[in-house]
Amino acid sequence: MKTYNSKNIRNIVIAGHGSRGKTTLCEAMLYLAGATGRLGRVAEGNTVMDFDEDEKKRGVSVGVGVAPLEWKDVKINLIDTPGLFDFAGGLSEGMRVAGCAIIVTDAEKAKYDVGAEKAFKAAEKRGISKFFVVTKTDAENANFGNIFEEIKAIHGPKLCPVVVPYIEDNRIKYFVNFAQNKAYEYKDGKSSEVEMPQSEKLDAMREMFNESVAESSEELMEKFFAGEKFTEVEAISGLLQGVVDGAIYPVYACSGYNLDAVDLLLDGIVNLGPSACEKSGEIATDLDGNEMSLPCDENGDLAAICFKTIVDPFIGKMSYVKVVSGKITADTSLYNSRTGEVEKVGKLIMPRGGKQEDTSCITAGDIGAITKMSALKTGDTLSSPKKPLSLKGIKLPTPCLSMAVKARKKGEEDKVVAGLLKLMEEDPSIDFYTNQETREQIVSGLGEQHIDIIVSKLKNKFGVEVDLSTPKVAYRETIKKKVEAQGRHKKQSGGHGQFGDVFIRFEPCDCDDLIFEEEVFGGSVPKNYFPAVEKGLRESIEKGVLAGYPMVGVKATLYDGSYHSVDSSEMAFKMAASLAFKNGISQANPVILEPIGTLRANLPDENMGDIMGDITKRRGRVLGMGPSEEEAGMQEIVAEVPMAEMGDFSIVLRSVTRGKGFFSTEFARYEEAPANIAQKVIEESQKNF
Ligand SMILES: Nc1nc2c(ncn2[C@@H]2O[C@H](COP(=O)(O)OP(=O)(O)OP(=O)(O)O)[C@@H](O)[C@H]2O)c(=O)[nH]1
Ligand SMILES: [Mg+2]
Repeated sequence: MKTYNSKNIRNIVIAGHGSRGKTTLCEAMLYLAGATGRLGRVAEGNTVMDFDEDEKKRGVSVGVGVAPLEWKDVKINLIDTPGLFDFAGGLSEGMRVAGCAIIVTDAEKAKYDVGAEKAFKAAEKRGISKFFVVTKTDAENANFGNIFEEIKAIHGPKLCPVVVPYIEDNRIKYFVNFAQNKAYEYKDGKSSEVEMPQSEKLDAMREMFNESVAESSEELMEKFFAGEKFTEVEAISGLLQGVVDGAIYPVYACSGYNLDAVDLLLDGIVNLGPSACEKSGEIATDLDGNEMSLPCDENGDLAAICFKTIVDPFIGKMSYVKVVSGKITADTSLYNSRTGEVEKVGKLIMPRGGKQEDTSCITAGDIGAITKMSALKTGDTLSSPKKPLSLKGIKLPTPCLSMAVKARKKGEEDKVVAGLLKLMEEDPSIDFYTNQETREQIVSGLGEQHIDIIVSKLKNKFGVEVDLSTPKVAYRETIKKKVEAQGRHKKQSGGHGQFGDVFIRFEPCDCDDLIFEEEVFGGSVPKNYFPAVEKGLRESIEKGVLAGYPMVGVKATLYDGSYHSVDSSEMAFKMAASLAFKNGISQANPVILEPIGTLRANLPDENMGDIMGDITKRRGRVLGMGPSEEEAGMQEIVAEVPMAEMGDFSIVLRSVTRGKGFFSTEFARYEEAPANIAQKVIEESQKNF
């Protein structure tokens, strides 16, 4: 493929609800443009964009797919994103580098779903242009009118129908392109022009279209009022600025599956989609913290953002980048803003889904990939070592569902860790760490399907099978009463014996684990044994007497004891201390403490009642609520919740809010567990002995 100037590049992110036909639409565009020789099908696992093994098997997109095509001398980089919320990391990655979002809805479901809403909000946050595409117009129950009205109800006058179906006898007969003022019939992926059909519905849509064009200039407004028709050039130039500025959202109907009107959408992207250099440029920061605007100029300072990483156990690492300014050429070394290091560039390629084509350079405004830059991660900026710059990174969704992960076969633990670390590089919305207290390895993701894919990739890519379980909760134990206890260790086994005898007062205190003091008078326990007594106690509090959880908040005061001049030893006093601990703690009203977290749940107003009820059911206490700071139009509930009860909160929140809600929990403190919970914890611990 030839090198394109940024003026002739369109970076288009395809986004929307799961299963609405995004990948199929990309496939249709690539096929029509001749970028592929065969029209792939999602169900057959042979599309360009769903190239990952798990995508092929499941028939859903799980990560960003990138492929370029050429249409009327313009290079269109298609960036296909997953619609399932579990793979929302892909949406963030795709949005970061696009200049225009195509929000895909479908005429079959005919609903403005949460996925479309999220895609719209993400595009709005990035300040990029938006198109609405209504695909699946071929489906048996397709209803373009319904979905158009749904979108119109939300986006009202900003909506501009450009390509719409003409319906006769409840069947789509033609597609009308208002921009050209022409109508087409589609058969087997081929179009032929037909006479412009007439209907009231078409007239109403044409009126909307004309109004959008007229609003762009006084001249066109006059023409509109005079009842004159716009030429194609006038229509396009009238709409273009509005689309670039975000004042107009063009609407295109099509069928990705049948290729109906997909050519008109491609024309629309070329004519109305903003080019890679349309906006004033991104803000970059230099090493001194000075900000500057970087115009999309191939002769400017180099700045490129890495927005996707693929780690293949055989091929190695491949990093997808968008060059914001300047150009990347092979055999150079680039500065990484995160590491502060300079690394050599590997091979440069143009990705086409899972396939690649070598290239010698990636220029401003374009997207490509670099191999074998081992330190490069998603979100990093690459720039020239002579002028280090950093761009704004990528805000990825935070993992909210955690599971304990264990190698199925003994001895494969290292393989699990190595595999997960590689997967985390590919997908920064995965978290993986070892909980030191429960000694479990925890993997976190955005939902059950996300975790499912992680397990599947560990097996297929890294050859290791794992089992998942609900993570253990790090309970603690403490005491509530002050007691005094003796610990006497005496053993006579031939030769010289062992003797240690201590009196210790145990009482509750406000401390992380143990405070040790001594009040020994008259040398009843010689000073040199104090450290041994403390050591015995510190070892003992690691396992509480109720369920074996670490103890906290205990003050122990050694106040008396006795010793033997020959038989006493550090070891004997350590033993004596642990005996005093056992005797004393069980009398000191020991209790189980459970971790309490601060929950911040963001959700739509209408779900407040249900979620508050759910939080209460989980023994949570709502502390407050108010407008969400994270997302306009949403509410935020702040509550204190027992962490042990929060395992499936992410699943409930998602289903109640239909995917709109999100939350975070942060450890706050330990609190005494209610008796029934404590009982269960104790019973559970006894099972493990
Ligand atoms: N009838 C009809 N079916 C379609 C059309 N486009 C997609 N489909 C079907 O809808 C299903 C989902 O299509 P995809 O292209 O995978 O949808 P997607 O939006 O990429 O899905 P995710 O990436 O998983 O969010 C598949 O069974 C497709 O065959 C269309 O234009 N017409
Ligand atoms: Mg898809």
